[in-house]
Amino acid sequence: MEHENILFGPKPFYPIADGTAGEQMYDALKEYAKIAGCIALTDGHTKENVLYEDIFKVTCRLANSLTNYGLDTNSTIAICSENNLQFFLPVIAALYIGVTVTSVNDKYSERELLHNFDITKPSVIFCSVQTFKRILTVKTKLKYIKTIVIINHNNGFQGYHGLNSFISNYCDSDFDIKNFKPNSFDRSNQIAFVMYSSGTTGLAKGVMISHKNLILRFSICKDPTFGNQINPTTPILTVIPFQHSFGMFTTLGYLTCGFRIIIMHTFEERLFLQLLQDYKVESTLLVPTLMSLFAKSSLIENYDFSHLKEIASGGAPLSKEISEIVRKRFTLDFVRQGYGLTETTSAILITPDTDVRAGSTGKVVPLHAAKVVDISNGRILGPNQPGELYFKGDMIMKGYCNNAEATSAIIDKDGWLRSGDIAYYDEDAHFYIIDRLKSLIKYKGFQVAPAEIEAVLLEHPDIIDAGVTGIDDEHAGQIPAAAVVLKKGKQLTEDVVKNFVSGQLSPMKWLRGGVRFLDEIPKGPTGKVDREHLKEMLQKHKSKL
Ligand code: M24
Repeated sequence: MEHENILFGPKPFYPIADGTAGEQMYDALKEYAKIAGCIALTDGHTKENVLYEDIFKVTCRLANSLTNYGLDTNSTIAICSENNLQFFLPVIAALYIGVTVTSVNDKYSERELLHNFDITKPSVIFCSVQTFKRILTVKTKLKYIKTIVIINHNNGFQGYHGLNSFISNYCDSDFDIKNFKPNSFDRSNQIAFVMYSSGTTGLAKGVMISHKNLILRFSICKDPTFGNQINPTTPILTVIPFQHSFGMFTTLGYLTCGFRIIIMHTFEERLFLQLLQDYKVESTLLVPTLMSLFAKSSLIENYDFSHLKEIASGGAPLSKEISEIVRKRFTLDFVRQGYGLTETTSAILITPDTDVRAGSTGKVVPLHAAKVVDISNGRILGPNQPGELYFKGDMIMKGYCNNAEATSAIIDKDGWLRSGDIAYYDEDAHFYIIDRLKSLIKYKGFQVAPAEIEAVLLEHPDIIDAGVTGIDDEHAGQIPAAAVVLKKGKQLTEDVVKNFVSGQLSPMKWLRGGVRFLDEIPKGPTGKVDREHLKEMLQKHKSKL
């Protein structure tokens, strides 16, 4: 890695901790549990609090219960829940004992859940009251799911345990927290999480995140330049879905810092602003869609944000203009941007607070490297030359679950991960994302894979070919739009096609960008959908409507 145009992040502020992510989490929670009344989580909607002491006690008992239930380092559990106070309890307990956690979107349809579970085959599903019905239907079809535990219900229902009754049933009767210790195992090889991503192409794949990957995220979270100063009780407000890597690994990182995390499961503008003010929030996380909303909001001036030090945005492109408007409206010194992929665990480019460049997605985080490669000849490019971004370092995923072919298509033999994004960096190593090479659509920061919507469209008896792409949208960033070719003599309306898709896929994948009926889908020489051409056609079609 000696090429002069490879950019390296700085040395870490603190040395990287020994042990597993579970051991690190255990040590942190044990420490904060000793601070009387130290609040870990506050539900922004109900104002209910959970103390570090509560989390520490419950997660140790739950870890013992999971072991007694028969789970070990070869087991996988799933979590399917909206953001709530219980979400991280099974996650943390699993980290202690080396059980893998797979996290699925709580809005997913039955079809989407079946696809994702088939990759990871979880034996226990931790769901919420809200997702229980869908999970139950899925369980009847998947033999490897042994049981369901309802995390935000004490006793459970329909024959399934709530979190407390599961613990009462399986925890040792003489359990003594003093004797509990998290397990030790090989942190580089033990998979802590399997998240989902379509990567640069195709359907969702399982992204394996090791304990080592997670340890690196924890370290960056504590870095005073790229993260937050470790100062227990610092109030942080988050509305980012925990099921997505962005929400999952920022929030777990906050717990290792002892912060007070105020959570929301649904964004409500007034409530969000009220919480910022009432809890004297110092830092908050947003996605660009919400940044745009606050750029235009008429409510901001009614609240006091004097404690707010930073707003961070990530998950999708944020324009310099919106970033600057929001910064001024909240009277901040800077807006922090983060850029990451599910495949990089967490943000791998972050705005360092000592060196801010508006419009940039930041600089390479400690212990990682980035390069920009000319897509026509593979040469490594210098400053101000756009090309494809590649990354290397210990936050890069271990690979796609049971999919060596897809793994070697995205990580080369030297360990460089292809991002599928076009970017450049300036003379001072600040990065700017300018385009997406891969087919991925980002609707409000959520991943939407065109191939998945195309597969659904092709299941319609009257559709013989389909192409899907994302078209630009002021509110959502991008919205999915489709072109379809109908069987000779068949006629369908746009609404029929849209409803066919919305009947099977979750709302982020609905064809909000419209449907166009064509004689032929534009394709490249190898028969792949020519998404650039298709996007042009569908964008024009939409703007004419
Ligand atoms: P996944 N600008 C432009 N495009 C972006 C972007 C950005 N800032 N961030 C992501 N993308 C697009 O769903 C790219 O096309 C994530 O989005 C993801 C995963 C983990 C962490 O993954 C890219 O290829 C984060 C995002 C994250 N974002 O911000 C922070 N973390 C963060 C911010 C402040 O697979 C694709 O989305 C502080 C700390 C943070 F961690 C990847 O989409």
